[in-house]
Amino acid sequence: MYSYLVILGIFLSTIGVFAGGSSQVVPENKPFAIGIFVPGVVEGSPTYEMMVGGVRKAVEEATASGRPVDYQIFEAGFNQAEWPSSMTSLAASGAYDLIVTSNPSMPEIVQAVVGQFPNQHFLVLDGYLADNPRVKTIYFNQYEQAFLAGYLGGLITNPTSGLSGANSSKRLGLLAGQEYPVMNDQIRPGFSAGASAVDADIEVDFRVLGNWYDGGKAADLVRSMIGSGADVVLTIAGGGNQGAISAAAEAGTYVIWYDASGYTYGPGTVIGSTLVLQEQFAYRATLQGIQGTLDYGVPEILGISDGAVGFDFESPEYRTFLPPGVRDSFELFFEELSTGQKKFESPNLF
Ligand code: RBF
Repeated sequence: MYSYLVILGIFLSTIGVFAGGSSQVVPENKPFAIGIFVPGVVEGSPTYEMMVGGVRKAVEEATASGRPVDYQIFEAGFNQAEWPSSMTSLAASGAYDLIVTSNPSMPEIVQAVVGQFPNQHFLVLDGYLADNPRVKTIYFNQYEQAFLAGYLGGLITNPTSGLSGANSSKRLGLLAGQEYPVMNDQIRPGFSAGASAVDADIEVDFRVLGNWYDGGKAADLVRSMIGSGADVVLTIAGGGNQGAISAAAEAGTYVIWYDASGYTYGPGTVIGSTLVLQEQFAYRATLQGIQGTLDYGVPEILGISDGAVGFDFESPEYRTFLPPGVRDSFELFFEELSTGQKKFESPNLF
């Protein structure tokens, strides 16, 4: 069996017929129960922190409006071989009206579990699955997010960018927790394409950590990338991201943060933060799940033009540490993308 860390449950009382919608009928005399299945651990992974944050907000809001809701967080840990049986056990318990999870490997696991427990409903963020009437997926266009990161990286690595940590070589780094289809087919090519849109001569040094937690090894890999000329590293490595920051801080080079705002983890080192609005979409979909109006079976893929992929221009570190020339070029690029004046095609995502 698996060992779960049950972090928190909330119990409230009274009302609630939210059996509307086409999707789900939950008896009105018991609280709506949500299980959050975290494939890994919450702390250090922006994507999971946002999932949990969004569900919590939805629970708070439902609660405030008098709808009783319970939720529990299950951290399934880093042994991916255990995830299918852990998820099966969670569904088998029959305790949850909705199981919420996140990452591109979960649709396959969830699909198999629905085969065994056809009444279980799922919300899968950061994953894609069509035509399963028990499963809602919301996916953020990772080619677009990575393209933005690559474009900013391209502006910074330019030897004339005005950043003191930019060296003479036109080279970026990408650190991945592991290789997986979204990394290989969307993030890595999107990052390279974004950099090339600034300057076709820019190269990307791609390294794989092999897990989502080892900060020491992440620091070693980033030191090695810096040694080969990378002055900006995009890090997508969960808990390993902290190691990327320390290596870059030591060397006076830069990190681009991904998924959420990360400037405060390393002011002056974390030089940009691309965003997916996973928290907002988790909130909205969970609330709809509680209210019985979530459109299960209808997958969504959202990007920059939907306001679901973006960049944190607001944090003060952005202005403090990026020279005006870089900011102007990047903001113009982003503006043109947002308004549709400029477009780039994403490859077929799924
Ligand atoms: N991202 C994290 O930040 N932390 C993780 O622990 C994590 N584990 C993952 C496990 C698998 C099997 C896969 C396919 C992806 C994982 N990701 C993780 C990456 C995450 O889903 C997403 O692609 C990135 O956060 C970029 O948006």
